[in-house]
This record gives sequence, C-alpha cells and structure tokens, in this order.
Amino acid sequence: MPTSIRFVGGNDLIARFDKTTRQFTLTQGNVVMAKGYDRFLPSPDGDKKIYAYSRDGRAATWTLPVNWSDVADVDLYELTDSGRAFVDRIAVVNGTVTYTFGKATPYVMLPGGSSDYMAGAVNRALGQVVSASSSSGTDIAANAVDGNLNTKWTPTGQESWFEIDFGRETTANRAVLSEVGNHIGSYAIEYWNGTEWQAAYSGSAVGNQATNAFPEFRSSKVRLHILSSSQAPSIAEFQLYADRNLALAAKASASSNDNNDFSYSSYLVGEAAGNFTYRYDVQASRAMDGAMGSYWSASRESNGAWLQAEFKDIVKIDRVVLSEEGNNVSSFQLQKWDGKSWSTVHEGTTIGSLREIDMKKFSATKIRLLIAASDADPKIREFKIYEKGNALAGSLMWSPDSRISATNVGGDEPSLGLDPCEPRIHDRLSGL
Ligand SMILES: [Ca+2]
Ligand SMILES: [Ca+2]
Repeated sequence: MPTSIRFVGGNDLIARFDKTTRQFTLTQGNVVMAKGYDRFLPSPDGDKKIYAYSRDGRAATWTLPVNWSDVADVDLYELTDSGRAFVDRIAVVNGTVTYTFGKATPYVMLPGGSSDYMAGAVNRALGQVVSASSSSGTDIAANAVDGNLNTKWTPTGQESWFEIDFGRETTANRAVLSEVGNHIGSYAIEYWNGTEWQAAYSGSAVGNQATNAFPEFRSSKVRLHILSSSQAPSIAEFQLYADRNLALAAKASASSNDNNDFSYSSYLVGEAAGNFTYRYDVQASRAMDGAMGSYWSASRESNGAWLQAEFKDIVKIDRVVLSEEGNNVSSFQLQKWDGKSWSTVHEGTTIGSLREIDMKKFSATKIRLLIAASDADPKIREFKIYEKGNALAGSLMWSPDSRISATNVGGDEPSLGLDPCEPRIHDRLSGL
C-alpha cells in the first residue's frame, strides 16, 4: 500500500510515496505537481507560470491549475542560460496539456501569446563559458560569444579550436559564424557526444558571415574546429540557434498507413494494472513527432505514396530534413500547396538515414513528400520542416488526435513509464 501524507490546514497538498514502485507524487487539488522524476510546478505567487522538468524526458499529460481555465493554449519556453527560448505552443485539451519534455531540460509555461511572450530566437552561445586551443593577446575566446562584432578571438595557430561548455545539454541545429577577413579554408562545428567530438557540420570558407544549418543535436559542449587557414584566423562571433521544426505543430496525413490494433494484458508497476489496446502505430504523425524511434509506413504503396504536413496559416520554408527507415526510396519530390494546386519545389532520388534539403524560401499552407518510386513500402522516420532563423510560434496547428496514437482501454491511467506515446514503447511493440 502506498504511504500518503496529507498536509492539513495547508493548501490541500498530498505527498504520496509508493514503496513498491518507489514513485513519489505530490498533488494539490487536481494538479499533480510531481510524479516520479517529473515536475510541474505552478508559480507559488499565483502568477500564471508553470515550471516543468522531466529527468528522463517523458511524454506526459498534466492538469492545469483552475485559474488557467480561460487559457486556450500555452507557450512553452526552454530556460537557457541566455534567456527563454521558445519551444512550442501547446493546445489545452480539457484543462490539460500533453507534451514530451526534453530530458533534464528546464522549462517555463506561460499562457499562449501572453504579454510576457518573448519573441525572437535565442543565441544559445551568447555569454557562455568558453575555452580555446590558444589565444593571441586580448583576442580571447570569450570575445567570440560576447554579441559584439567588433571583438574577436584570434588563436596563435592555424589549426585551432574554441569550445563552449554549457554545463548542461542544449539543442542546436544552426550556427552563424563571422570571421574577420577570409582566411579559413576548412572547419567543422563539432559537439561532444559523451565519448568523442562529432562533426555536425563541415564547411570551407567563412568570411564576413556564414550560416550553417545541420541536423539537430543535443549536447553540453560544442566547438568550432578550424582545420586549415591561410593565416591565423580571427572569429568575431559564433552564434548557435535551435530553429523550430514546423512539422511538430503541423497536421499530419498520408496516402495510407500500415496501422494495426492489438490488445494485451499488462503488468504495470504499482496499482495501475489493466488491459490495454495498443496500435501498431505507423500513422503519418509518427514522421512528425521529432522522435527517430518512430516512423510512418505506407501500406502496399511502393509508388505514389505521400506524406503531408498541413499548417494553420501560411508558413515560410527553406529547409527540409528527411530520415528514412531503411533505404528503399529511389525517387521523391517535395511539393508545396499554394491554395490551388501542388507544385514541385525539389526533386531527389534516395533518402536513407539522412537527407538534408536546403531550398530557396517559399510560402505554403501545406507541404508534402511524394514518393515516386520505392523498392518496398516506404517508411519515413522524420519529415522535418524549417524556416532558418525561425524559432517563433508562427502558424501553428496542434492536433492531439493525430498524435496521441495509442489508446488505453480499461484500467487506470498508464504510469508515465509506460506512456503509450513514448517512442520507446513503439520500438518495443514494433518488434513484436
Ligand atoms: Ca565578438
Ligand atoms: Ca518519428
């Protein structure tokens, strides 16, 4: 039996510890403020602010406090060392919000579009702790992240590096470099993957300004590695951003999917045992959930299958990143919908584990991936859509029904560790 402690005379706080599952919960009224290693803490001063944190980065549904009853959507910001960084706008459904928080990442939630809204992408490198292979005189490494184009870092050697240590994990998918002069011949933007430095981007010249988009990574350390230079280079500024993946807020649909339902009796931890129906879940939204563990699969459509992202309003797009499960696609097109008809904005052949496509910026209300030819049913892990430089809540559409794709039939709410939305569950299930 769980042990419960009620704080009488206070604010109806109930702390509960289940000795079997060793899970701690803290509730106040109908608001769960702590569950296991996840936190959802309304500001104690009554302000409409909620601090959220998940040690393991789990998907969960949280009930908002009663004084949020007039709030239709919430804006989620990551709390970075250089300020709030907008992450997403989440629709409130029946007084709850559902989200997969990043692992060990602090967030704050505010009512959607509130006056406290902080517009603009946050340069995550600004003012961070840096070190370098070498420095000349007063041209120290910190000058490369001080936000001032008139100060610079100059190493003494030609092959050099400077490193940012965030002290915790951060997300990035774009860097902007500014060199004094134009001496750099080759360089890499690298991140520490826990074992070694890994290149996120490799480039040649930098010059006045170079914008480099690369597949998103999360790491606590990033470095600029200058591999060759005609003379000692000088870096005026190194900026690091996380552009938002527009597909996360788009409505996903497809020409077909290979879903199947099945049921099983589960032995869930604690008292939350029951029978559950899971879907062998390869619907369209699985290619737009930001998780590499899940994918969309067409059903018996080798040629002509399509996967579509629809936005609430017009969005601007200049970059798409595709990841395929396997390597079956041999011909594809990206098409935009202008309100009347589809037109092709990019044609490609194979996709494989990673295909980055940078395009001239265009506007659209829908974009689709049309698979003209594939050796087998195409399976797309991620269809990521960006406007470089856009970290804002723009034209969003949140469609919970298209995202929460496993259903819980009977029994209590599944525990967080077995949340059917969690990609790992999908991995496990798809092996059955
Ligand atoms: Ca500077
Ligand atoms: Ca996915």
